[in-house]
Amino acid sequence: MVQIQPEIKRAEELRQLLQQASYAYYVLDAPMMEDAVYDQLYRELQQLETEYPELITPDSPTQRVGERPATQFHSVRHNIPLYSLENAFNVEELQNWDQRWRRQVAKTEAEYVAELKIDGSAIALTYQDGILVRGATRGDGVMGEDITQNVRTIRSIPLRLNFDGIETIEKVEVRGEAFLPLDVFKQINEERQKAGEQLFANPRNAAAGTLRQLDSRIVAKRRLDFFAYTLHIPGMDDASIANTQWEALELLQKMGFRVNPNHKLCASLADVADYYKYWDTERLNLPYMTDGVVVKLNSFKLQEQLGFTQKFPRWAVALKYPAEEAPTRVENIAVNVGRTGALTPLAEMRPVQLAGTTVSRATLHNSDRIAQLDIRIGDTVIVRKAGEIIPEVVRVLKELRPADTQPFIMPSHCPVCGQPVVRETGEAVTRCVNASCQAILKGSIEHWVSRDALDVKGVGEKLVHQLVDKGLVHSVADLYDLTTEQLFALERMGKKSAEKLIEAIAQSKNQPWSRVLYGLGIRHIGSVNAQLLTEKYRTVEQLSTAKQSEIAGIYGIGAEIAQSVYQWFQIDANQTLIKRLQGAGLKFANTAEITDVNHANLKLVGKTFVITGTLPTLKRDEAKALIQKAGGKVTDSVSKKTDYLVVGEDAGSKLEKAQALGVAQLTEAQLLDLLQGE
Ligand code: 0OW
Repeated sequence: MVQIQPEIKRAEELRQLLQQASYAYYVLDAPMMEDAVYDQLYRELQQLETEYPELITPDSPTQRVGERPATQFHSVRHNIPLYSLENAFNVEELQNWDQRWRRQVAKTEAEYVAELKIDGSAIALTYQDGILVRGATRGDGVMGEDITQNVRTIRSIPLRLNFDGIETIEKVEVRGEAFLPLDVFKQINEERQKAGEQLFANPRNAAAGTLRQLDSRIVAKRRLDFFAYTLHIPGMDDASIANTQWEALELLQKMGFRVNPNHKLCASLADVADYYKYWDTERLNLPYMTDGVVVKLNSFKLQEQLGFTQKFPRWAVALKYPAEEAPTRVENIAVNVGRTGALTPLAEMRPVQLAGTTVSRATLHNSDRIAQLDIRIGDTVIVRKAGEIIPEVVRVLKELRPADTQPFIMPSHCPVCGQPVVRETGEAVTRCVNASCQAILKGSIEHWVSRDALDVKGVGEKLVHQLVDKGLVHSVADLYDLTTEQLFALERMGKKSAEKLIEAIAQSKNQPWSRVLYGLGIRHIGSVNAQLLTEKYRTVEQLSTAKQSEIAGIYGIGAEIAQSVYQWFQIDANQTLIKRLQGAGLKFANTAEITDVNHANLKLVGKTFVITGTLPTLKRDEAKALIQKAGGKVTDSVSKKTDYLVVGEDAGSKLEKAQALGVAQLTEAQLLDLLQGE
């Protein structure tokens, strides 16, 4: 170890710096360095830890991004139960609660702390000597599930507590709410909509669902956030480190946690009522969902005197806002076709006031949801709108159903272009697959010109809309028939820029066949799969005549992807499109070797790997295919040109050779992180 003293020091320095930067960015919302600087320091620490794995510590920021998927969650016992809260639905019920606790103790004055009730999923964190050792779901309050690996990926949860200015405490229990910010929630649902998956009904379900993901790499991508609200020191009564809830919240912030900034110290119940009234409207402007206000007696001494009922603390109450639900009639069920061709049924209802807005439409997601609700035109339904989430049909009031209603059937042909629609086996979503369908057209042109596809500079969403709305473009092939005059005639288009655009469109004919295939926007065919397919099928003729089972046999291409590719080539309109694009001069054959390094997904381009020994979960050829899929090369013997040796069990002479040559070594897990990493 002595010879790597400087590295040890440097690693510790980097960890400190990255931890402070992370705290400033995620907890204080006040970045202390540019993202690029953070990334550079992060990479430096990663390289140090790859070279000297013994430098890795559990609180290193590199240890956040998840390990291999867990197979299950183990259940764990909470040392201190996580209680839920009694509800009060208006100020009068709040006053009843206040009278009740006062009868218990002969008290006249008391302070309250009012906190927003964050609408997420409660979790319990345990720190041993300042290091995060466990994260668990609330479960039933006594037993929860160990989701430590997932909790570690939440950037605003510190992996190591900050004890500056307070004495180090051996064991600390912190409780709080993990939640999904609204913009992240919407983005996740958009992605799920595109992928034809069931949408999350609200951010709370989305947060709970994310926390229970077995693969923590997915959790890391979903950007969960966390507000702490309770601090316990097992073995010491709470009053010894803080006398009040207010002090506890301040201590939590000092230790490095995010605490919701809108908590308020209230000298009277009237103050609490003012806070409740203020947030009834203000909460709609918050970037996260709330579900009312939590009112707590501030003094820990008073809390201890009052204690708990079977389920609730007597010294706290959840003051809710009236649920936003109302009955209305379904006047029609319309079907709209999204950019990806997904057919989304929408209930068009008699307008009704909900959560401060007039609601007249609510998405019905897909045919499964319609069947589940058994919703029909003419039905009376209960529609719900919580905060600013999309209105949702909660249930049908069957007892009010008129006599002549029919079950709703999803159309068999696209309502926009008339082509047959497809519902893939096991999929909830029905979709139009005609690439020239108007509804899909704008999305497909935007995809075609996008950076990872044909990368046509200067053609953005606005111009695409103009081209389609003006009838100049009915398919991506029409882009290649555009003239400078046609573009020049568009508003706000100068002659120069018209010429530049025509030139950029012509330039795109030099892009390789893999980008053209990706640009066609076939479902499930991202840029890496397009790469895999065009390596195997060097011309479009080979691919469009390949059997579905043969396509499915390519490593990394599953049956579902093969079905999507095969079906796409069966559509006449798509075959016509290919012919026209070939006529325009686009590449549909593999001319040069795969040299295209612009794909963001080809992280390992230019890197040479050797694999030795038995890997824990991947077979040798699986690891090889993964490396090749990401643009890396795999050779059989270690040389100075080798960048990484992937080391499994009973590694042989290759390991000695690599050590002698100073070749970096990777475990399987580190290889997978490299493939998945930032
Ligand atoms: N969701 C919240 C929240 C909060 C605990 C302490 C003892 C009983 C409740 O924002 N701000 N404060 C507490 O205090 N609980 C909260 O949420 C709880 C977690 C489980 C049920 C409630 O949602």
